[in-house]
Amino acid sequence: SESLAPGFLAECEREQLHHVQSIQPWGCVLGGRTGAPIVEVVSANLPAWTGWIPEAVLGQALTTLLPEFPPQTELTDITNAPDAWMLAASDKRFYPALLAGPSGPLDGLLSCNAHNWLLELEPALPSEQQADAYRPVPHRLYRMPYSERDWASHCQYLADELRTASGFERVMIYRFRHDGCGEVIAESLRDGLPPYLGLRYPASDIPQIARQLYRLNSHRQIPNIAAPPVPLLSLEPEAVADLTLSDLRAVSPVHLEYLKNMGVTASLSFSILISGELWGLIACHHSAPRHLALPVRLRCAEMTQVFTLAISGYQSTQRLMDLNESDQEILALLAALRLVDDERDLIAELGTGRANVIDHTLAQALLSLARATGAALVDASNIVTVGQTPEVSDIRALVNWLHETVTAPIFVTDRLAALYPEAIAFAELGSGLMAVRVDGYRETGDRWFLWWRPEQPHTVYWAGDPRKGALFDEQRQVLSPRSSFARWIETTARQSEPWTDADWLRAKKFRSLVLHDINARFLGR
Ligand code: BLA
Repeated sequence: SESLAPGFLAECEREQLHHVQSIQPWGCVLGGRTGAPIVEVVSANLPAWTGWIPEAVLGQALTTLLPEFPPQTELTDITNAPDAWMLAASDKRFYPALLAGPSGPLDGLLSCNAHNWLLELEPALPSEQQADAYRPVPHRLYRMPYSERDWASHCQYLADELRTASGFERVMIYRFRHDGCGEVIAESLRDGLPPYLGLRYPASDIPQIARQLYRLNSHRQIPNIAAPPVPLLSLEPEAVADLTLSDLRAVSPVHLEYLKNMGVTASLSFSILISGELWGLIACHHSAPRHLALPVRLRCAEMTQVFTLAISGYQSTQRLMDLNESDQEILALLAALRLVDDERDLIAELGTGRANVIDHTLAQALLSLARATGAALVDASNIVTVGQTPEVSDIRALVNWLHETVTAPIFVTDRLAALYPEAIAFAELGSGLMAVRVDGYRETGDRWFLWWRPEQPHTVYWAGDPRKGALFDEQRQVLSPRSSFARWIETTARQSEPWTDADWLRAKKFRSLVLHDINARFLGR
């Protein structure tokens, strides 16, 4: 597996995808410099598609070739608008049946960024397919999911509808996680295909430059991985055309290999943008060549666009519910803590310094507050543990380290071992740590509340999945989903599920309420 060498991955990140000087052969392109109508670049297949000879077209004004089209103003940058992140994709201009080519009408797509304008021509949708392509987006997609179950069925509905609309064999909603790796969260597939649902893939499967291109384009179509690319011909041989906004841009050879290894011949993906960030992709696969005409792609992109509204809505609902829930959790935890402290007077009772099992309610409240699998209450003389935690001696050493190293009252990391090598010993059950220090807790001095989360691969469930057999194909190449997943485990060793802002806020709120409690008791005495 030579291609797993770090040098190879760095190489991937350097590939200037938008500067490739060729296109896929399902259309042709003319281009020029932003602001000027002169055609400075055309694809070599121009004659077959338009009947025009490249030598005759290069150097001509587009306005001479197409007198009615387009207005000069459209050849100026649309991506430099202040709200470009919203507009870039939607501001490509679509001109149905712009031109009659030798083999039928051609649709035009005009795009423009800071460097180049591009006019791409591709076969227009046959009239018998038009009724389908122009059907409105299903109304159900506009319904806002409210509960987790609504959300799951909403995702499934979108995947199913997109599979119908696109005719692809497999449609996946692929969601990026905090560290750039991704997970298939919903899937619709033809009977008999192995599911990829729930699988994770490393961030390196989609390099940053590719992500940037998907941020700026609503979709990416690769109808046939075997189709030979067509070179661009340029007025100035040295000039490099910018294909950032091109639908036809030729595909990176590495990605073609990747698709081949996955058994995919045609792929189509739609970008899901939330607040300008790439939240995920809808990835569609087909084992035979498959090309969708522009209006059909645009309809699918529109369905995806509507789906982003659902995501935003669902996220807001979740945040509100989470806030409300966390208040209740914190109150329950405080009450349980009070009870333990009062009734048994923790300090006196646990004075032996041994770990103790504490009240069940307290234990549950403690773990659920931080969505953790282990927790401990630590003060100068006692350590009380709940769930899966390191050994008491390891906890003591950890707290000493926290005392010396951490000044902030709340400390979170999803890779403790990287900061504190002794944590390697318990990485499996405690790769992630959240620590909250409460100063001057009654007579005992500082008290620490510690929460652990296990190493990530152990919380990802697909091993043991009855469907996995089909995926464990040892004959497959380096970049098959299976080895891709193995690579993901490799890159996330000794890391836990990350702590979110919500986790941190809960800890902060908890801490301030504990402090408030202490003060109230102190004054009450
Ligand atoms: C592009 N990689 C992509 C795309 C996807 C994936 C969806 C967008 C293009 C498309 O729709 O085909 C990855 N596809 C996946 C994943 C699943 C899937 C994870 O279906 C899971 C089910 N790829 C690598 C490595 C490199 C790499 C090591 O694995 C490094 C060079 C590159 N991926 C790569 C490049 C592109 C890409 C360069 C851009 C292709 C392009 O737009 O030209």
